[in-house]
Amino acid sequence: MAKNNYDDSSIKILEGLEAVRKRPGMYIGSTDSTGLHHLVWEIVDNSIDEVTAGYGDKINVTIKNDNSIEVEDFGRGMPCGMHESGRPTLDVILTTLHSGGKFSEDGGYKTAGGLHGVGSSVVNALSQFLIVTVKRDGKIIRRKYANGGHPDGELEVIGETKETGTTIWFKPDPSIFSTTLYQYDLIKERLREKAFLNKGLKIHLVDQRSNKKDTFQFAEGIKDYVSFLNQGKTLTHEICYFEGKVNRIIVEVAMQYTANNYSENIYSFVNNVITKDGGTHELGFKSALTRAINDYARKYNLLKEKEKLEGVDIREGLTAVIALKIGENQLQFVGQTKDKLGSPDAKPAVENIVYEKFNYYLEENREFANNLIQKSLRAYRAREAARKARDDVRLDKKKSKNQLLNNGKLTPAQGKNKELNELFLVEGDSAGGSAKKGRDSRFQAILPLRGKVLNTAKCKIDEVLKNEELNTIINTIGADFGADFDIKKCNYNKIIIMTDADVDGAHIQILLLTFFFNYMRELIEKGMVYIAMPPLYLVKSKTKSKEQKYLWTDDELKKYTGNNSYIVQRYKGLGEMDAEQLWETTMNPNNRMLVRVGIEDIGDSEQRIKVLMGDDVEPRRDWIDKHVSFVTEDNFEIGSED
Ligand code: 28G
Repeated sequence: MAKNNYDDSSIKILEGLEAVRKRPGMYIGSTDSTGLHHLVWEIVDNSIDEVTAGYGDKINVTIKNDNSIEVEDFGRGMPCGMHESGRPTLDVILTTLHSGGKFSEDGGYKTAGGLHGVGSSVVNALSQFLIVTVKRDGKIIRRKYANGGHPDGELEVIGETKETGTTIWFKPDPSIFSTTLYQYDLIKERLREKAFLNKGLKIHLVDQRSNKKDTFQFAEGIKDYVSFLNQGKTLTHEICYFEGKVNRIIVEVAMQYTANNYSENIYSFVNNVITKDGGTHELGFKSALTRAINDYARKYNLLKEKEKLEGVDIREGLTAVIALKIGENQLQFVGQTKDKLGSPDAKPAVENIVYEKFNYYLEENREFANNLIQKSLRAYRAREAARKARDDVRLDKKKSKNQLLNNGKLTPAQGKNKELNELFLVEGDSAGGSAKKGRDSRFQAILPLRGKVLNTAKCKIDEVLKNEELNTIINTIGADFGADFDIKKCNYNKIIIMTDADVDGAHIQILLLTFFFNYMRELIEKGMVYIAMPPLYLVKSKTKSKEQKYLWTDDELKKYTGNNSYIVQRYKGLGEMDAEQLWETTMNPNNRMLVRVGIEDIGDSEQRIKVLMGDDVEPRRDWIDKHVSFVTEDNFEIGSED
């Protein structure tokens, strides 16, 4: 009788696991690299839950040679007795969907787990094999599963021990995943994040394929996280750390301002999982900060009567980590994913704690408070100045068209067809002169650039607008800039940067691309920005005086000249070509070589553009090589592999 029940339930269980194998996306999001890594997050989260419950303080993660994964914790060990269903409890945990339940049994918080909060049974269902080893009650007990969670052999006692804990070793099923290659850096970053979020937790990662190793343990938790995020930045004060519990919600906040830096970096987490789109907890944080600073500034007469500091001004240069623990019954997200917290209780919880404690901090650190308010006031005034500068640009727009012509900078195209017209941004007046003479005036316009282009990665918008060179470019293109950029108003179909093929030229290219990237990004996204490629060589035959050829690369030169003797002229700059030559080689659509600038991954590039747009040309060049894809007019890829 009992046996029969057992069989019935095992059939049901296998049906459950089969459902996971049929539609893995429903349980782990996808079957690509993200889904593959999701299996690791699931198992690691279970170990973290055990540590959070107070059992064990260390987790070992090993990537094995065959891309299988082993996770070991030193908790109580999964229960190994018989379940009331008549089957081993291990089987219940590892083969029944959602067997774990959403709460930990002591009423504490179970981490929200991965994408869908599924557990080790899902990992088992999607694995070629999974072997669980439990140390408990003096014994070492092992249970094997194969081919998607089918028990393989019997539950065995394989030794004795005084330790306790659970080890899970699994290998993802290659028939399920489009890739089974584990990425060390991805796992490393995720485990580091978990270590930051769980103060004291020690995580040891080993990659047997490469012998890479990392150990993460942070005694100060999210305070250490903020230090890590602010590495290399100029610090002006110690990290502020606030914690508290309001209405059953546990709140932790660490924050620190940095100097010479205008960006705002706020990272928020709920139950150890990042909420990348923020939500109610972030709103509570921001509102507390704004209120505390304004109250303080008002109290000490640091503001004019009508002045009020706004959140964006107060948060310039701020790095903050907000971490909440919320029980299942109060947990709510906005939309389908868990990227944005919706729990209404989270806002007042964070707001109360941060307001009260930050107020106190400001009173205790008056110098810091005054500096912060002065800094915020500067930000506020810069924003006002930018708004004014913007308005001026707008008022000037009509005037500026004439001005452009009058100040003689722009040589416009005669035709008015925006779909055909090309704008050449030319390095230097002399090359500009040749370009003016050599161009096809029907559709080509020339704008010579004098002097250095401003590095827009390092200054604020009002400085950008004060810069004459960039102002002229904005007016010439005629489509406004920044949030107001309107590609429909763009006067040109192609914007072509034409510089010497030397380091200074590369520098100018990069500064212009940085400007377009930051203020007219759509031009780059739509593939309307190009770099002109003047030839590097002119080769003339020694015998036939009429025979000559322009060449662009060293390879071409080798092939063309072979062993014969030629006169080779190497062009160092545009200035060495006369108007005729410049047209023939670099501007004539029938002969020229243009390279189209595209951005592969805008989100990532933005970060990098900020990081790398320092003073050195070389790293910038490397960055451009790596992240900007160069495609010629005919979409023939010539640059960057990556
Ligand atoms: C190594 C990789 C992943 C785990 C435990 C420990 C217990 C447990 C896990 O219980 C829930 C409990 C009994 C039904 C709990 C042990 C209480 C007492 C545990 C892990 C619900 C399962 N003794 N460690 N599960 N049961 N580590 N690491 O999975 O009542 S899972």
